[in-house]
Amino acid sequence: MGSWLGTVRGVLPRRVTIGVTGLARSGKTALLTSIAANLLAAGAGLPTLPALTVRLGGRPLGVRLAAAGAEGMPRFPAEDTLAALVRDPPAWPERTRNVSLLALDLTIGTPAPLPDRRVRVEFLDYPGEWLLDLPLLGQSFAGWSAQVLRRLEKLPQAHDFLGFVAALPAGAGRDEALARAGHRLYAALLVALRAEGRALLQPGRFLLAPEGAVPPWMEFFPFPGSGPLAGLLRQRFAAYCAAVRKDLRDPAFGRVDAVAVLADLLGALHRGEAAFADAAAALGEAGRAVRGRGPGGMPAWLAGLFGLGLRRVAFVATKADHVAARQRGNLAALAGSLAVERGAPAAAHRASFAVAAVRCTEDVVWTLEGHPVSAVRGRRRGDDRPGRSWPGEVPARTPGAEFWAHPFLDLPDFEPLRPPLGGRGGVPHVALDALLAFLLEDVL
Ligand SMILES: Nc1nc2c(ncn2[C@@H]2O[C@H](COP(=O)(O)OP(=O)(O)O)[C@@H](O)[C@H]2O)c(=O)[nH]1
Ligand SMILES: [Mg+2]
Repeated sequence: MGSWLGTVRGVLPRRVTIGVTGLARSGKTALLTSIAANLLAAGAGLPTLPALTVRLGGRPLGVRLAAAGAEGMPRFPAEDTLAALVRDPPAWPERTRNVSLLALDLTIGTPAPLPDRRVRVEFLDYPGEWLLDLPLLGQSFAGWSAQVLRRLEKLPQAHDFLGFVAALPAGAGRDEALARAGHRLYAALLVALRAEGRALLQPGRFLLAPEGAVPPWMEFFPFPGSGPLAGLLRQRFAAYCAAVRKDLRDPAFGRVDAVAVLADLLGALHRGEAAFADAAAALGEAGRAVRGRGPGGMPAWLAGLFGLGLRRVAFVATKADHVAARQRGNLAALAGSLAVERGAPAAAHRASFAVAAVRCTEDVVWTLEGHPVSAVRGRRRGDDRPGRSWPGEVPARTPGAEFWAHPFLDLPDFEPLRPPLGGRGGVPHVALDALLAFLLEDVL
């Protein structure tokens, strides 16, 4: 077992913080809900997390939700999100917007005369959109603008916004109404692109604004000019970056020991080549952000978010219950190969997983034109009976043209399987135990 950075050998950590990040709808809320329910059930002696049980090797485990005390970080509403899953019919937990923390107190039995070990394990729900803001910190307004405008040129959806920018003279005046109009067009474009499954969208806080009234410095957009309007937008870009840096100084981020980067890769495969390329790029940005080296050698303190002390990075393809067990190895390999291709950290312990935090399906074998096919069976929301689904073969690495010639089939909106014992028996999952065993390895 490795000792943690900053701890004397043999002295085990008292507190471990694990960042859970990914774009909206990548499955963060589902994952935290399942972690809470399954760890609590494991603490009650139920066999919900076999890989952890193996790691514990017979030592008893106690788990309870930690008291919030007077901390500044909002708590993840684990009881409410689990309540949704045990409703009849089961429902998905509602969206959460801001950073929140799931804190659990673990007690790990130790043979006498040593005292039992107590560890506080914290999971930090961190929006991936905000992670995509980290690369901005290493860029100038002019450099960022040029990069974004180049990327937009190829997109027909960007026509209106690009037309607006093109119509502005390079030396346009310092006009707040113009800045606002441009910002609105640009923000609307980001929302439209996201609706089409695009992922690499910056600034991230335009898509997921922090709570409260929108400050004036949010109102900027990429602009190549050099006159007074460009000056105003540059100042606002700088203020935005300063706000991002200020967020990063939250003490919770400084002590992140491990990170799980979540991505809905099956959804990206379904949406097609462009959406997939974008998801891969976003995963790469996230990987670089947690490594602490952005494009252009971002200094490590900027990535203080998940910087110093970060020992473990897991790349997690979520919603893996859409495909049968035989495809999940490829799905995990795909997440891993994307992370490597895009330059994710090599120094930290790194692994990739295909996980379903909240399992909706069972594996079945289905005979298709005389051949057995591994498929899954689940109940689509609103249907009264379960049906079979077979989305297609999952590639183990970035697929080539031949893959995109045949569409990756639809991913039904499944209803979660009913959690046993009204939630006290954990939440059915796929490979959550392997992910937890990796993230918590230094604790167990
Ligand atoms: N089949 C399946 N769907 C999932 C799973 N996890 C999440 N989803 C779906 O993805 C949606 C978004 O998940 P959520 O956890 O809210 O994502 P977040 O925005 O990252 O917090 C859910 O409402 C479900 O429809 C899973 O393990 N299996
Ligand atoms: Mg959420």
